[in-house]
Amino acid sequence: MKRLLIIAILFLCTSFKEEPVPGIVNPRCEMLVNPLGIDAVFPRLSWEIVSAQRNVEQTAYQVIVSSSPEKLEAGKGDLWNSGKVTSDQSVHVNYAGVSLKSRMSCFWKVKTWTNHGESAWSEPAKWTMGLINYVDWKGRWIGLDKLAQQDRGTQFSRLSARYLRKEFNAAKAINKATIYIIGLGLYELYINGSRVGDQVLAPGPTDYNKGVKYNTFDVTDLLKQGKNAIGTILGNGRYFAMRQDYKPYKIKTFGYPKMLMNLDIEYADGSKETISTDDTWRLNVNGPIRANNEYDGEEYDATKEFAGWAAAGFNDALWPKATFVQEPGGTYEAQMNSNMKVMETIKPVSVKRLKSNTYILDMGQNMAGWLRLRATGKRGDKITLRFAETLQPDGGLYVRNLRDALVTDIYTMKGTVKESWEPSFVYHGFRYAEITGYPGTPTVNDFDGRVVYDDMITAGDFTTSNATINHVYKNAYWGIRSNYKGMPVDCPQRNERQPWLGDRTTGAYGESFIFDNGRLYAKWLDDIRQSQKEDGSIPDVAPSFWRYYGDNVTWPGTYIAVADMLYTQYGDETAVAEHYPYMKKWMDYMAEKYSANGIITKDKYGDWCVPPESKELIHARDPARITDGELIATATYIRWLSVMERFAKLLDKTSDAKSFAFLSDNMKAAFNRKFYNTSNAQYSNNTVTANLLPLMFGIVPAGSEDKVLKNIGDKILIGNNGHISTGVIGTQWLMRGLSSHGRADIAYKIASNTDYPSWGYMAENGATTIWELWNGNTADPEMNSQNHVMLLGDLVVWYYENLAGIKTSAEAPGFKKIIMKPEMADGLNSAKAMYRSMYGIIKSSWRKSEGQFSWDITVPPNTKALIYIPAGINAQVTESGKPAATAQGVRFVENIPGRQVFEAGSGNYSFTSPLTH
Ligand code: RAM
Repeated sequence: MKRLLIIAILFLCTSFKEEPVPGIVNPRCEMLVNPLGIDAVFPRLSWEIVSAQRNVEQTAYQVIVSSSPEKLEAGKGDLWNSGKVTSDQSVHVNYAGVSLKSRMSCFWKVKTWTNHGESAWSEPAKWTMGLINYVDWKGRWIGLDKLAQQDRGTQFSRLSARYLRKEFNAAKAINKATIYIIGLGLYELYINGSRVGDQVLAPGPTDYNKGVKYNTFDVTDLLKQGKNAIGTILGNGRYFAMRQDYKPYKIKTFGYPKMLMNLDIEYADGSKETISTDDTWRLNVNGPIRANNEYDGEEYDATKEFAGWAAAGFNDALWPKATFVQEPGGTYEAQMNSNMKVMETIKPVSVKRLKSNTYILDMGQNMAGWLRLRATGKRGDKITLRFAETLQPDGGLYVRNLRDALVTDIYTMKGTVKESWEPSFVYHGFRYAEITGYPGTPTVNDFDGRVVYDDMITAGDFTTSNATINHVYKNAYWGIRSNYKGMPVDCPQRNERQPWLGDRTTGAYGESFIFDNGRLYAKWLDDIRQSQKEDGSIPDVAPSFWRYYGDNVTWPGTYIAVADMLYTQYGDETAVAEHYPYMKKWMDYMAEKYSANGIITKDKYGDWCVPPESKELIHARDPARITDGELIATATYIRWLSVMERFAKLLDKTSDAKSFAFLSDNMKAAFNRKFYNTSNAQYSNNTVTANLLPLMFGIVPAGSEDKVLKNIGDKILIGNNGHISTGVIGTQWLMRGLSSHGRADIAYKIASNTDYPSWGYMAENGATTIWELWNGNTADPEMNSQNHVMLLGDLVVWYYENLAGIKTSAEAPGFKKIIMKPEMADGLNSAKAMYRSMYGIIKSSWRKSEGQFSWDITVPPNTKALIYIPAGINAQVTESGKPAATAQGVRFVENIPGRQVFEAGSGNYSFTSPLTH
C-alpha cells in the first residue's frame, strides 16, 4: 500500500517535471503560528499553499495531528488523521480528532492535493492546550489587599508595584516546563533572573469580574535541575483602576493586584510536579517601582532595586509573606489574542533646551508607548519626563487636552555609569516629552521611542501617485497602531483611553487591511458579549471600564459590525455562530424597548463630530449640520437587520432570516414615510448623512437612487465646496457610497483636499496621526485628541477596495474570491497595494502612462480573482504581451460598461489596455 502511494506521488511529480508541485507554508492553528496554552477544544487549522504557477487550486487535504513529534514524523495521527478529504477548504478547518485535554501538546502537519499535483508534507507545527477546567488550576490567589505606606488612594491613586518571589528545588532532570500565569492588573515574569517572553502590559484587559486571561509560556530552557527562582512584578493596569475616589459610579475598579500561577514540570523520569502560588511566596512593596498607573505615569527609584531578586540564592528573609486574597469573579480564559509588545524603536528627531534644566524632546511622530532613557548621574538624581502631543506657542508642552492625566514618569538614579531605564506599567500617547532634572545635557542619543501595541503583523501596504493620500495613509497607520492596547481604545493620551464601540464600527474593517487584527477583534467580541446585561443591553464601551449603558443603535451595534468584519475579511464563521444569540438578543431588546411605528426613537451621539460652524466648537449647534437622531438610529437598525439576515442564512436559521427581512421591509416603509420628501428626493434636512444612509442601506424607493445621489453630490460640491460635512456615522459610508454610485470623482476630491475640513487638512497642519475633530487644531481642548481613529470612517476600506482594487467577494468571504476593480479617478495616475490574506499575498499595482493602463496583479493559490480591466468592448487587452483571453490561467467573463471582466486563478499577471482618455 505504502509503495503504491510512493509510486503515485512520483508519478504525479514527474507529470509536472519542470515545475515543482505547490508547497505549504504558514500552517497555523486558531490563526496563530504555534500557539501555546489555548482553550479552544475544537481548534481551527489553516495553511497557505505556495506556488509560482498559475491557477493552483486545492482539491483535497490531509491533516495529521500527533501527540509527539516522533509520532508525527512517522505519520501516526494518534490524535487525528483526517485521511484524504476532498475539499478546497484551506482555512479554518475544524479539528475533528480525539477530544483535547488540558496541557496536551499537539503536533501537526498537512499536505494538499492540487490540480498541479500532490504537495510534500508541510513543516511540522504545534499547538498546546491550556488549563481548560477551573480544577486544573492548583494553588491559590496571592497578593496584598491594601495600600503600601507610600501609596495614595486618591484621584491620582498609584500603587507601588508588588514584587513576588519564590524559590524551589527541581530534584531531577527536567524534560518540560510550562508556566500558566494570571497576573492582575499587569505582570512581568522572571525565571532565574531572565525575563519570560517579550510581552509588555500583559495580560489583555477584560472585565475582570466576568473573565480573566491567562498566558502560557514554555520555560523548559529557563529552568535547571537544582535551585530555581520565579519572580513576578504586579502593576495596577485596569484592575486597580486610577481615580479610586473619583466617580466610582462611572469608573470601574476591581481590587488590588493579585496573581495565580502554575508551573508544571515534567521530569525526565516521567514524574510531574506543579509549583503554584501559595503562602510560601514572598511579597515586597518596597521595590524600585514606587508608583504606577496607566494614565499618571510610573515612578522608578533605582536606589531601591533588589539586585538579584528574581534569581535563586537571593536573601528574602526580610520580605513579608504574600497573603491569600480573594479570587476575581470571572472565568479563566486562555488569551487567544497576542499581547502587546515593543513593536518598533524609533529615535527622537531633536532634543532642545527650553529653559534652565528643562528640555523638549520631539519624536517627529505622534505615537503610543514610552521613552527609554540612558543617563549617567549621581545617586538620587531625579529625571522627570512629561508627555504631550503638541506644544504651546512658548515651546512648552501643551497638556490641556490630556484633561487630568498626569502623564509623568520619574526615574531616580542609582548613580552608576550609563543607567538605562524604561517603564513597565504605563504607556503614553505623545510626540513631545519634557525632560527635567537630566544630569548633563540630554541628546537624541540618550532616548529611544518605544512603540507599543498588540503583536500583530502589518498585513497591508498601500501607496498612490497622490502625496496627500499617501500622507493620510501614513497618519492612519500610526493612529491605528497607537490605539491597539489589548482592545481597541479611542485614544492613548488623555484620562480616557476607553474601548468605545462606535469608533470602530467601520474602522475595524478598514484596519484589517493594514493589520492582521482578526484575533484582537475576536477577543473584543468576547469583551462585548461579557458586557451585555441580562436584559440584552450593550454598553457604548466594552470592557465597560466606564459604565456607559445608555442604549443606542450606533455604538453598541458595532458588536454586529465587527462580527461581520471577521466573517468578511477572515472567513471566520465561528465568530458569527458564537455571538449570534447575543446579537439577536440585543436586536430584540432594542426593538422592543425603543421602536414606535417602525421608527427607533432612541439615539445618543447623532452624527458625532461633524465639522462645526465655528472653529472653536467641539460639536455643531447649527441645525442645518445636524442629522436627526431618529433617522440615524432607524437607518442603522435597518442596516443591522440586513447583516443579521446574512448571519441567520449562514447559520441556517431560516425563520430568523425571514423575520429580520420582514421587519426590515416594514421599517424601510416607515422610514420613508417619516423622513423622505418625494418631491425633491431629500431625506429630512438634506444633510449628506441623512441621504447617504438610506442610499447605502437599500432604503431609497426603487428608481429614486439617482436623485438622492444627486442631492448628496450637490451638497458636497455646491453646499460644501467639495468638502466633507459628515461625522463619525456618515463618514463610515461616504467614500464607498460615492464610489459605488459612480461618483468616484467626488470621493477622490474629498480624499485629496488639503484645506478645512479634510484629512489632508490635518496632515497639512502638522498631524502625524488622525485627529478626533476635523478642527483639531483650533477646537476646545476638553475633547480634542490628536490621535483618534474614528474620523477615518471608511477611508481605509476605500483605499484598498476602491483605489487599489482589492476586495473580497461577499459570497466567498475571506478572499477566497477576490474582486479586483480599481477606480480610475481622474488625477490619480497609479495605486499600488499588497494585502496578506489568509490564503497568501494579494497584490495590485496599476498605473496610467502614455495612453496605456498597466496592471500587475498577484492572486494567491486556492483563490480566484475577478479582474475588471478598464477597457471598452473592442479594446485590445493583453496579459504578458498576449491577448488576455488566451493567457494561461485567465478566462474572459463578460463586458460591462467601461470594463472587460476576466477571471484568473492564482499567479502573477501583467495586464494592459489602451486608455480611453
Ligand atoms: C468620546 C471619545 C470617543 C467617542 C465618545 C462618544 O469620549 O472621543 O471616541 O466614542 O466620546
